[in-house]
Formats: sequence, structure tokens, C-alpha cells
Amino acid sequence: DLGAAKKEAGPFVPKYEDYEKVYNAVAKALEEHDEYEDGSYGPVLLRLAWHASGTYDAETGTGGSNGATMRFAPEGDHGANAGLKTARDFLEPIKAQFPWITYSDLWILAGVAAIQEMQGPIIPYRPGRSDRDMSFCTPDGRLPDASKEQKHLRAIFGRMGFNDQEIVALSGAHALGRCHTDRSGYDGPWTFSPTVLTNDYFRLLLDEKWQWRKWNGPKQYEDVSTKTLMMLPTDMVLTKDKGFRPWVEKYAKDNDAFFKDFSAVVLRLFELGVPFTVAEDQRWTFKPRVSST
Ligand code: ZEM
Repeated sequence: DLGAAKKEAGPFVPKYEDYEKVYNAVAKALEEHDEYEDGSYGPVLLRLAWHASGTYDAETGTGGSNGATMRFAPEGDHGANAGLKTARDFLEPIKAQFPWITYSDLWILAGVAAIQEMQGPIIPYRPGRSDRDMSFCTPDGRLPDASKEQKHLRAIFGRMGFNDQEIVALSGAHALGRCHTDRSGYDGPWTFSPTVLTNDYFRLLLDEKWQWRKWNGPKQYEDVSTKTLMMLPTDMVLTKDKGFRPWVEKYAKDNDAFFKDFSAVVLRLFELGVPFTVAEDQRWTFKPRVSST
């Protein structure tokens, strides 16, 4: 009697192999949908995972990737989240294929896949996030404002529990993707290879000459030699502040050090505020679909 057998098997409890299938589905979709700008949804998927996590407030324990509350109007409509519907919609067919995974675990797993498939370091992962209703939406203003300076960066990232070194390592994500005038108002990519993770962001910050761009948009920098790259005011602050600059110099010189520190800090970011039942030494790693060599 199949019905009885099924009953005895109990509720479906997903295992490593099940999450691996989801990882592989995200990686495959990234590869297949190369029609998107610069050839990859990777950057915008990483931004979704970051904005889901970066609302964390250590003092109250609110926000963070547990909940996926950006699905709802108050938080989804925050100015900082403009354009992230693109990433959420990209993941809908995968959610439909694997309905057992929560949105909040899926968004973070997609962030892991985006980093790894863009040839970045391995990011260990554990599931355990549950979806919560709109009453858990965080207030506006928890994510960084690109027009501001070091005091703001330290206040925002300090609230999540990050120090100067971690702020700089995290900022290396701006090797990837670009700014959009119809999302943030800013315009252009930071590097010449916006779909491959490297330490180029740090190298360009130090090696290029930067000047204010003359245009009608928000204040941003352009590189003097090609005028095709950009830096936000908050990016440039990393080269000017005494606490930040040594880390920019270190990561510009040493891609391995950047990858090691980036992996460690992204892992922490992605786990902020999550009540895991899986222990820290039980995290999983997934094999990239692309090879980095
Ligand atoms: Zn970003 N980021 N970010 N960031 N970010 C943008 C794009 C991307 C800041 C910021 O204001 C902006 C981190 C930190 C900080 C990514 C990842 C991470 C954009 C452009 C802005 C304005 C949005 C647009 O117009 O589409 C500020 C002020 C930060 C403080 C340090 C951290 C941390 C990140 C991940 C770990 C990524 C991947 C993008 C590119 C998105 C895309 O669509 O191409």
C-alpha cells in the first residue's frame, strides 16, 4: 500500500543532495540567461542576498536574511531595494521547482551560487531560514547611503557587527555589476570585468586617477583615462580613511587574501540573525558549475 508507505516516511526533510539540486539549478539558470546585461544575473542576485542580510541590527536582533521580508511592499519599495525585483523574479521558477525551500534560504543560496559561479571563493552555507510575514519588515534606512562618508559606513556596518577590515573586504563585491540610473541614480560599472570576481576593485581604486564626473546625476567619480568606470563617494572614502586604507592596499596586492577574507565576511553577513539548528561545523559547500581556471 503506497499510501501507507508514504505516511510512514513522514514529512519531507530536505538533505544536502536536495540543496545541491537547488544550487545547481541556480547555476544552470545563470549560465542559460546570458541575455541579461553584461551577460549575467550574478551581480543582481548577490545584491539581493546582501540587501536581505544587511538590514540586521545586532542590538534588537531584528532584520537579516531570516524572513525574506523584502517580498512585501514596505521593504520591497525602499529606495535601496530598487531593481531587486529583477533578482526575485529570476528565482521564482526555481522556487516553483523546489517548493520546499524557503525564500529566505533560496535568496542566500542564490547569493552563494552567484559568487562562486562568477569565479569567486567558496562560501560555506547552512539552511535554517524561515519566511516571515510583513510585520517583520525592517524600517527604511538600514542599508548604506552611497553619498555619505566613513562615519556613516561605520555606523551602518557597526550596527551589523562589522569592523573596518570587514567593511573593506565586503566592499570588494563592487568588482561585480554596475549602477543603474533608473535604480540608484548612479551610473556605470566599477571594473572592466563586472561578471568575474577579482580584486580589481581595490587595484583600480589605487591605480587609476579619479575625478568627479560632470553630469546631472548624483555625485560620483569617473576614471580619468577611460571615463567608463565609476566609484561611489563611499568607495573613494576607503582610500582616504586611515582605518580603511591599509586593507585596500592589502587586498589590491593580494587576491588570495581578499578571497579568504571576503569568503569569511560574506558567510557572517549571510547568517546574521538566523536561528540555526545546524551547527557551525556542519556547514556545506557546493561545487561550482564553472571552473575558475
Ligand atoms: Zn553595493 N551598491 N553598496 N554592495 N552592490 C550597488 C550595486 C551593487 C553600496 C551601494 O550604495 C550600491 C555592498 C556595499 C555597498 C553589490 C554588492 C554589495 C549600487 C548600484 C549602489 C548605489 C545599484 C543600482 O543602481 O543598480 C554601498 C553604499 C555600500 C556600502 C559599502 C556590499 C557589502 C555588497 C555585497 C557583499 C553588487 C553585487 C552590486 C551590483 C548590482 C547590479 O545589479 O549589477
